[in-house]
Amino acid sequence: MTKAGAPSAEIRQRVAALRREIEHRNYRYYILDDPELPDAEWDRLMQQLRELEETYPQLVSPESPTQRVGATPTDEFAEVRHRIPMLSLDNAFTEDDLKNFDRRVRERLSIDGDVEYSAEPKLDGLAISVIYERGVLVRAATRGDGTTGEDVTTNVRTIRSVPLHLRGDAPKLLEARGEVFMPMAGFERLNADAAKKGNKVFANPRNAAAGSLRQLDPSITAQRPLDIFFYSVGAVEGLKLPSSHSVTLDLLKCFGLRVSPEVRRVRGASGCLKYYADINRRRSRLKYQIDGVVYKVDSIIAQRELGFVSRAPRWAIAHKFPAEEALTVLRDVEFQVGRTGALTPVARLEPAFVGGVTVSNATLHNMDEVRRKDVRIGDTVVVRRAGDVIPEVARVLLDRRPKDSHEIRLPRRCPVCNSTVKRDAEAAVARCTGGYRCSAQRKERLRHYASRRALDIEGVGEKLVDQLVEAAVVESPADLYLLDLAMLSDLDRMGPKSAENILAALQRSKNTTLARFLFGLGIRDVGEATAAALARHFGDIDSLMAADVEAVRQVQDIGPVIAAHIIEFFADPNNREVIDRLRRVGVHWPMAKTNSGLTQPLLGMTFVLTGSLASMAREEAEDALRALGAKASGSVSKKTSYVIAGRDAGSKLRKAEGLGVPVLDEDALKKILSSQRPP
Ligand code: I6G
Repeated sequence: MTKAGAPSAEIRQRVAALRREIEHRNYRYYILDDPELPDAEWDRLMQQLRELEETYPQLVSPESPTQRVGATPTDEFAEVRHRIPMLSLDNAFTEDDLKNFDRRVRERLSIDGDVEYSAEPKLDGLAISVIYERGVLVRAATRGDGTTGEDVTTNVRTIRSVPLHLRGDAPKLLEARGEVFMPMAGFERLNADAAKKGNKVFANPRNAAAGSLRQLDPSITAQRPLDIFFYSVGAVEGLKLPSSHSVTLDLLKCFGLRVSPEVRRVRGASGCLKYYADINRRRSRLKYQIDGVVYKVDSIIAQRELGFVSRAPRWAIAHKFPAEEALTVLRDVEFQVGRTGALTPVARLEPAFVGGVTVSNATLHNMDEVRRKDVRIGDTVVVRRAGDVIPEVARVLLDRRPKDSHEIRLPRRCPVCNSTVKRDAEAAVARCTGGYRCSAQRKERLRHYASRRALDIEGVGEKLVDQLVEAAVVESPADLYLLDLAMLSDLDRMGPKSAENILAALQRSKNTTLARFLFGLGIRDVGEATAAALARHFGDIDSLMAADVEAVRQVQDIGPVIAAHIIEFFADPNNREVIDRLRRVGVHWPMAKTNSGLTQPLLGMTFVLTGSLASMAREEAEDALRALGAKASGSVSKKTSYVIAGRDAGSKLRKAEGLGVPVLDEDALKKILSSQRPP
């Protein structure tokens, strides 16, 4: 676009309106987490503004949303002295520490009853201060030593959830303090990208956030997925602050500053502990890493009365989660055999206390990971346990490697059945070739066959399968149906009632669907969706077993690799025999309608189910939709045909609304299923 002369009043108004509109959209998107418009519409508004600013450069101003990445790289960061020191928090590591904190608060305030606290997660990020003068962002600084930090204004301006302009009636001066962090998904993407390019990867999201914020070139920071939650106010002028901390946070939200949606008011130490337990339980499902919970006395008058001790307030405490990483020594490595024969190297460790439990085993994933991390037996390693995830060896401390450390070698023969181990040329995974002959594979296949999403045989879990295989009563899934009361009652810790329940569950499982049965067979890479697609396409198992690679490749979303696995599975006489026997003992399913048959009315459509349904389980609804030819997906995108929103639908519903994907309720779903017609 060419440069023009002086902008008319109309152009000026259009530019101002576009900026207001974009800021409003940003507020809805980042602060309310409730975008009204599809992303493409936001892009269009930004593009219009950019074009006008290019044509009329005299209209460009630093607080325009186009100017987030305006500055050129610097050589170093200037020092910034904080008007009010940025303090640190005392820590509580145990329940008793927290109870003592609460007792001290009550004693100092001479309160008999419960103290009200404001509680929120403690993000594992980087504390910063952001100053707004008359509503305009003028300075952002790191905490530094608490008295002096580094000026990171140009970098913080690139964080989209930090408004360049406050909303509403902004005061003369407002210093908001908060934590900059990198959400897990962004961190993983960043590291995957870095690894692909052969660049250094970050050890954790905290380091990635700190490294990104301390980039001398703001255009690099702008590409990093940083985010922020504000949690307190520093200096203020021209504003009377509320008398409670929680209302102060509400005020920050009104100014358009992002505050954690997890902030809650709780009563007394018991309220704090309940909050802690709840966040800890949901921790692995949060989109960002946290290392504890912060409680603050909610009343500002009480905060003033309590004051400070050395560099920390007496009115707040960080209740830390047990460390998720610990140092220990790798004593040995054993190889575990999975359902499809995959050999997983498992580290046997000197026991270490990690994330609140003692860990002596951790996964090393596969041999490529062993090489990439350069792990050897005898090494001092960092073991990591995040949430419910299996502990893993995260990295090695190479400077502590002992002289007698030795290499981890992939065994040539299966450690369980002595069959040969094969490693595909291109894959990281090595496999035992023993199939059902390998007791480890037998156990895993049996567990999978009985699992909830497969044949759903209640009571046939890990322990029972171990007992049955070790007693040599059960080898293949078909043997499960030959069990009787006497055999089951003979097992250790098995009462007659449990044995009866298991027999009843086995009986019930005989009446299944072809999709569940195919999934339950445990064919390599055949998950639920592929099993459903196979069932839909072939309609019965005999046609599938007779199919060649080309025929299997005709199935929706099946590529050459999965097709080869399917053919290989059905070519194995052992597997054919198992299927035969299962049918002979009475496992059956209704004939599925094939793609060539009449009813595939939802073919080509993708549904996403979110929230809970009153009349059926989500998997049941997904199965039913698949049976009509639809795909059931877990995430919403522009390609989603419909989102079915049940009770308490959350972010998926909002995303659908943002993308303009049609949303249906449970009644509409029932109508589709009963009428077998698209909506
Ligand atoms: O480092 C901190 C993390 C989180 C904090 C903090 C916080 O509140 C959620 N609050 C204060 C008052 C301080 N540091 C000093």
